Amino acid sequence: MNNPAVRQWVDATARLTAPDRVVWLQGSDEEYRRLLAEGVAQGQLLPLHPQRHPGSYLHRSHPRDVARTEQSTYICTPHRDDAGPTNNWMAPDDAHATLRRLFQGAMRGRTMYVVPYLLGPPGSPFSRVGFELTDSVYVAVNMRLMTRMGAVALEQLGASAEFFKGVHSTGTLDPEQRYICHFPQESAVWSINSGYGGNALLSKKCVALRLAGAQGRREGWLAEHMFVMGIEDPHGRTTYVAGALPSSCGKTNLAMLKPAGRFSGYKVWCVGDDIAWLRVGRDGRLYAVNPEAGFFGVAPGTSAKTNPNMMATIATNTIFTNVALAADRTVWWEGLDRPADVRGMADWQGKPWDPASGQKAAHPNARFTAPIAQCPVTSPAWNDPEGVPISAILFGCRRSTLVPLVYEAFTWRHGVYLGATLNSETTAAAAGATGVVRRDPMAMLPFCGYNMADYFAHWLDMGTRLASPPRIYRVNWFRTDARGACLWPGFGDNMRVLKWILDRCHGSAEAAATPIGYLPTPAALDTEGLDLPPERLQTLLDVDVAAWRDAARRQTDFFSKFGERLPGALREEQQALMDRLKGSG
Ligand code: GTP
Ligand code: SPV
Ligand code: MN
Repeated sequence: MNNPAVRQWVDATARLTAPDRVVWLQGSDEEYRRLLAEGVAQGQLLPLHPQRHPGSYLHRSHPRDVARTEQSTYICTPHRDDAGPTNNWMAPDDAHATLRRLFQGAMRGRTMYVVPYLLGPPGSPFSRVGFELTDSVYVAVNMRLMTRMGAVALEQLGASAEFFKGVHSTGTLDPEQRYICHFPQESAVWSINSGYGGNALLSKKCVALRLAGAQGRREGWLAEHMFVMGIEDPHGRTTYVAGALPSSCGKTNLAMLKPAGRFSGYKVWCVGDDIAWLRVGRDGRLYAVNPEAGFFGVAPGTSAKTNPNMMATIATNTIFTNVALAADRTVWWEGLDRPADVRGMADWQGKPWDPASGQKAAHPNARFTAPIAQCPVTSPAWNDPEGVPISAILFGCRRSTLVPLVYEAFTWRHGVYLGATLNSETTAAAAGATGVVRRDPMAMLPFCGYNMADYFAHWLDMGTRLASPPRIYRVNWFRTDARGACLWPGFGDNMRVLKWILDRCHGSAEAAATPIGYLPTPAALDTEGLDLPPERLQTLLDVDVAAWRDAARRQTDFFSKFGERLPGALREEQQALMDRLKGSG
């Protein structure tokens, strides 16, 4: 390595953390095999059944380290206001002092892996280089699957001193001393005392969303918690759709959906399942790339029925985390097609599993890591340096009540307001209570690296720079009946909703204007072949005016948090909604 800026920073970090050895990773297959063997030797990775899960491993994380911890995640800007009311804030000097103390000698007796990675397609104006220094071999192998790791990154970096810096140590895993501190001014993130997911795979939420988001704001682009998919119609025309849904609310499933039988003439192409970087193209359209190269997907609920493309993706060369393990070294989780082979099954903590205990065998946030290239429907454009042009943006939520299956924003500005007011039930992807409705604007509440009011302003500004902005939709697959069962079949049948959206984009689908936005007329939504009684469809497309009035009023509390910094356009949209609701009955 002859990039002086990288070398200096790695040396300084090694002096502080005192690892026994420093290993620079190149990204070769041979090196990956060596890392896997090291993981096995350390007891971090357990080889799975060689025929039923070729090249695949199980990792069990510490039982108190199973999801992102938002309470230990900080944005460290000189002014508290630049982190804003939705982020934890720490003054950079204080954060550095705390981190110096915790990282001092933290890697003693361990190896520090230097992991160079490229976010985005090689040679693309979208793309950025990052490095993660980590003492976790589990993180190192995950980074190999999740990013374009090694030589390709060094090539893109050349002699430049501009790269994202990530320093990670599993430390003691003490949740009380866990810190994930972001320094947007330094393009740096430091993470200690967690080895799991977004806390530890720093390329993902820390860099590609929080730090890249702050950089994108300065440079005029967006880093979003979005999947990106292409939908090819029977005439061979491909329309690209991006969508933000909060963690564990359906991005991965939608991004590689297998259209329900009736839509067999349509093909879905997956560009990305979790993160999108968006720029205004020369033609005035919005273009997206997926900065990542792999999936870190939710296992429970994944099956040949719900997501056959993912089942094919994870058939080989996959790292499973916190799933259950059958006696024959095959993996299992709740929602898999085949019943649990209970005899000798170990739960996610490795303890004998007793289904009668009522405990789940797999952790609800159990995950798998696999390369996007293994997905049978990976888009031919996923590695295109230009990105793909986006025709529609979805803001989705998990709501058992109120929010219809789908509706369309009147304008870009109204769409930004729909994103900004997104409300969704919390899930197992983050530590804490699940099923609690909270504001999760653009599904970015945990991932926005700067003041969210400025983020809304940035979104509004992007719209003014787009000659043909994408249409914006709100979707909700999770409306339930009185007994808590989903009213909408979801998964492959979400193609029915996408079909309406495509037809809207191409100017041929009917919609009814309601106070909240354009809803599909019942006839415009293709429900042929579904066992969906008309009254259930009516509930799914219902706009309860009284309930929406309450909902609109409740947005005031959320908006007030931002004081004067909130763009006036959002309050105007709120007022316009209240006026429309007043006018309707
Ligand atoms: P993160 O990786 O945390 O960002 O999650 P995600 O948004 O990619 O969610 P994912 O697609 O992994 O789905 C999360 C959970 O919701 C899984 O258990 C899925 O089986 C379930 N799910 C996804 N789509 C649907 C749907 O259309 N209907 C229903 N009922 N459940 C769904
Ligand atoms: C999410 O929580 O949105 C994830 C998983 O995609 S993690 O990498 O832990 O952030
Ligand atoms: Mn996510």
